[in-house]
Amino acid sequence: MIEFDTIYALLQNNLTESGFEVYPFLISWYNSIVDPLFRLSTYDDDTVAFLVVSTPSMFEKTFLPYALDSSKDLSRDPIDCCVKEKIQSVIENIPDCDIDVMFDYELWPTRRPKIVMQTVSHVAGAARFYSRQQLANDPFPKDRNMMGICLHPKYGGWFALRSVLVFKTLKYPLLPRISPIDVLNGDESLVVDVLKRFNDCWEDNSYRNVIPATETYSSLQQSYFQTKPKDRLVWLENLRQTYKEKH
Ligand code: B12
Repeated sequence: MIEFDTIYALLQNNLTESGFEVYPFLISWYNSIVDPLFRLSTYDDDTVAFLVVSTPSMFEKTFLPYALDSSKDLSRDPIDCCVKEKIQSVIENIPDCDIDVMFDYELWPTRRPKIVMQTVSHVAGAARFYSRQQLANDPFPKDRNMMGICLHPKYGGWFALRSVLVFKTLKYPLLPRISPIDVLNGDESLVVDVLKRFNDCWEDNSYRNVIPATETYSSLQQSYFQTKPKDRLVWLENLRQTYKEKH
């Protein structure tokens, strides 16, 4: 059986150049903090999984070539389909491994997510999760549902948590655990501020800029995400047309 180091290197080699990042974690780290309803209870505690994060350049490096390929059907969420195709092509090249793949958008019929990606991000050391539960003085109304938010040390809020790959037979109880960087330096007023921005005005993207980012979404990418999902097919068809005229 191939070892942890080989698998980690394979994933990084195949995904980093496409604008993704990969973070290993143990199932027990996740299972020990989520509500029993969300536990991944079919795996042993020491099972290794990897979180796949998309960085700003994924759009140009992976999504645009996919969207401009006229053989691709863009009628179902093209970003999700593109990420799925990329990840499947990467794991096909990993021999002799039994892998379960989960995506951020996968929900059970009850609407409960199959996996809580923000908790994964925190335990894997990728982007720290900030939530009202950690506040000593919580200023928000008790009955209000405030979503928590992850902030990445390099990209602030300009990234997405895409997928988790569980290597069912790979066990590594001594996997070193990296704690997620606290980019807000323990300042509670900054946590309150980003929670307000994420919950009250996420459309203005200001929650993404609460810390300086080394790279943000390009204006083309922002224009795509600002387009309503139902209008994105037309947006992409226009892009294909412009591209054809130029080449
Ligand atoms: C459902 C969902 C929504 C729903 C929200 C419903 C709601 N208000 O709850 C809707 C459709 C409205 C939505 C909208 C958006 N979403 Co959304 N959404 C999700 C989704 C699919 C599941 C979230 C969820 O239900 N989690 C379950 C709840 C129970 O989790 P929780 O509250 O965090 O509780 C857990 C923790 O507290 C943990 N826990 C307990 N103790 C401890 C201790 C520690 C230390 C830790 C770390 C954890 C922990 O245990 C609990 C679970 O038992 C995730 C993707 C995913 N699969 O996770 C994206 C996700 C959260 N969304 C995301 C985003 C960006 C958005 C939008 C901005 C739109 C967009 N896609 O661009 C908007 C913002 C809306 C807003 N602010 O109001 C991102 C957030 C990225 C980030 N930086 O954090 C995610 C992760 C998707 C992604 N691919 O990256 N979303």
